[in-house]
Amino acid sequence: MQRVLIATSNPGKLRDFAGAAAVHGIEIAGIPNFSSLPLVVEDGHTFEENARKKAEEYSRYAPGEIVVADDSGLELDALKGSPGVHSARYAADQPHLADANTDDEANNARVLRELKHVPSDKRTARFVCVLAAARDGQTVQTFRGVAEGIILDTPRGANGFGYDPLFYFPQIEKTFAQLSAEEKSKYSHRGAAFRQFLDWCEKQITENEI
Ligand code: ITT
Repeated sequence: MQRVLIATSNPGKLRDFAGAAAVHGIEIAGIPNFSSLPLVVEDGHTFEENARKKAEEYSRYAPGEIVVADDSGLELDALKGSPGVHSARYAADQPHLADANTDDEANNARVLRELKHVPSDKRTARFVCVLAAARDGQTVQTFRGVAEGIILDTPRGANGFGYDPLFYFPQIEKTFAQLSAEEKSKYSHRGAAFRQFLDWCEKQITENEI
């Protein structure tokens, strides 16, 4: 496999996938005419439900091909796992009812507001990424990656997207926004899920399944 088709409207995710794929000499491509396709409504209660839904619906536009989509987000322990599946809309008044993403800056500002009085030892959090691979409208496999970190009280770094500037990864003493896409892929939830996907692909190829 030399090329993986990714279904996402988020350029930050595409950069992450490209960074993860580069390490393996694989190319990432978007679905042709992705921006003109109808948006998939992300109304699932879990990352897995939403990832499957996106991969299945978008795979219908690339017949016979494996299409990958991810649903991902930030879980804050002090907020019992919020914003979770609503991470992309966290700045909305009612994130679970919002029908459009809110911008990264506003989402980050809300996280800082919610954690204002939370001491540093209670600011633990994790990024979760569930990646679904589908073909012709059916999920063939899902993969889950997690990255554990701490939420800072001021943003740090200019790379990445979403909550990266607030997400401090103790192992390397940096936020994800202080890393290149290739470096981030070594530690990130998306990188972990993508590596599992590549291992699965290799196994399928050996067994002549794809
Ligand atoms: P697609 O559904 O089109 O892929 P999206 O941005 O709407 O794009 P999600 O519904 O999966 O994607 O929302 C994920 C949100 O979680 C994303 O917008 C960020 O706010 C946050 N997030 C996920 N992974 C992240 C990462 O690696 N770094 C920073 N924030 C991340």
